Amino acid sequence: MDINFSDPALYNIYQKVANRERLDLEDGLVLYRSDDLTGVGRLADIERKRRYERNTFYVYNQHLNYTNVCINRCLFCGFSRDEGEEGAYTFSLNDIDEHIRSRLHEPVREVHVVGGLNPALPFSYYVDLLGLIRDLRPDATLKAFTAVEIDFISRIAGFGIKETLRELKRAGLAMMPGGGAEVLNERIHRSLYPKKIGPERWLEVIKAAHEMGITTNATMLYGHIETLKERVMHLIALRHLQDETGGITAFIPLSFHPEKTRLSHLPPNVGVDDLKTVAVSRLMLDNVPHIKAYWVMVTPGLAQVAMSFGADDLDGTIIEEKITHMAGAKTPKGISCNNMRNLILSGGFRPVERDAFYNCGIYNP
Ligand code: V47
Ligand code: SF4
Repeated sequence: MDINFSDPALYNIYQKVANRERLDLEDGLVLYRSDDLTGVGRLADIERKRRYERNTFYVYNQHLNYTNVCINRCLFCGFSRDEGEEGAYTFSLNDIDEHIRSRLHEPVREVHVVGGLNPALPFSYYVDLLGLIRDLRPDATLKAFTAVEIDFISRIAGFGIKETLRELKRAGLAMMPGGGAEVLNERIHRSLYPKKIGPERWLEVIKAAHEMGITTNATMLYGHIETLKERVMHLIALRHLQDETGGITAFIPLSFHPEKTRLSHLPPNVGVDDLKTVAVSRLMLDNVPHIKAYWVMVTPGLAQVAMSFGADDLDGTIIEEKITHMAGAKTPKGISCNNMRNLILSGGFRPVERDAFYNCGIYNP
């Protein structure tokens, strides 16, 4: 045995990782409960280096949150507003045109579009929004609308999920972000986001997208009322879906920010939990290619450390992040390409610029 752990329970998991055996629920809990943080990190690092050696990916991207008006009003959300409430906004197509044009001089490779569920917007708004961005930025991938939005847009359109996706794909939708999954668990759904689609529907919409050739990401919002078992069960549910479809490109653990939300009485997440969640995700999701450390939520400093805990992607340069900042995040709203590269390099890894589909060659001569 060429590896030492202070927690003897980790040796058994090491054997499985070395033999490329799938980890089960109990293994996930052993990892989470272990007091050997660096041991857990080293296990995830084996898996990460096996796939990508010292490469860490990032994308030059732009976020567009087209409206914060939302009928769901999830308890953990600091971004959403009721129509007419102070701070509520909805971008017109002209506003979106201006937003995109204002960055046309930058080499944006991916536009990430997410918003609230605003019943005042007709189906044509979503189609026109995609067409507008695609025409202005033909060289960028349009990663738009979570499964929650797709379900809502389909109800606005009066179409089924696949028909809705077909129309949106025709208008420019190339990929879907992974938001809205929260924790795939009925108890948590009922307590924190009862108006949002539940776990079964989220999985159904994502599966439909995969079946139509639209790849997606997947997320988990952790650090509120969920148990460790519920987190690991969430990862297993995603792994199961991925076994069926293979359509998940990246998993992003989202660290809950309670400050300006209706759950502000809850304590903020601690770094150890953020790092363990990245590591457990890497180890449990053996069939998901990429694990992102989302610096907006965990800070750039911790994202840098997370590269040694299983993360192979630091997401993007991001311009104008709103969802986490309206919940009280103190991180910057964007980061320059140079700062991103330095963050990766000084963490001991090799920065590799990618596009939304992890094509890298043309950006890294
Ligand atoms: O679905 C909402 C979460 C998500 C809070 O796919 C919060 O590449 C923390 O999904 N504290 C949106 N999180 C963000 C998202 C995402 C981000 C980056 C990359 C990708 C991708 C997807 O943010 C929501 C919700 O789960 N969220 N409120 C909060 N207070
Ligand atoms: Fe609406 Fe999404 Fe916020 Fe829930 S998390 S209230 S669905 S914007």
